[in-house]
Amino acid sequence: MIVKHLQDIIGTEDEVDTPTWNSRRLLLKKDNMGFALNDTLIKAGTETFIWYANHLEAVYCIEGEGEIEVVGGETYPIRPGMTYALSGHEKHYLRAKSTMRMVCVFNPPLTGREVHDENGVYPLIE
Ligand code: 9YT
Repeated sequence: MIVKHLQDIIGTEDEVDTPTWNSRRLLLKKDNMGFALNDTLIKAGTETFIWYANHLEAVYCIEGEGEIEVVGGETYPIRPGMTYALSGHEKHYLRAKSTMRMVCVFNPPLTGREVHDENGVYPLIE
């Protein structure tokens, strides 16, 4: 059994900070669960282009407000209680009106250091 606390992650290599988001990586590939679990802050006033070409991601908003715009598709408001799952590797823009706190699950699991490349993609690290 694995037990961790967010406070154990903050300030370690499992906290990954970028100009638009700060990802606290609670469960990673090394934990052998078959998925990754993050507690992520999307910074207020930011827009991030994302394309998880190599991953499936489910997101559950627990704080803050913003929106997700699917490229070539719809725009959905995000507020606490809203969940979305990128079941089709949709390219999208994530915008935060206020700082959004998101619970994110990735399959396959992240190894820990992934950040979006110039195409908004996380590499598949084996
Ligand atoms: C919701 C979302 O995709 N945010 C970008 C960061 C990512 N979820 C992560 O690595 O925590």
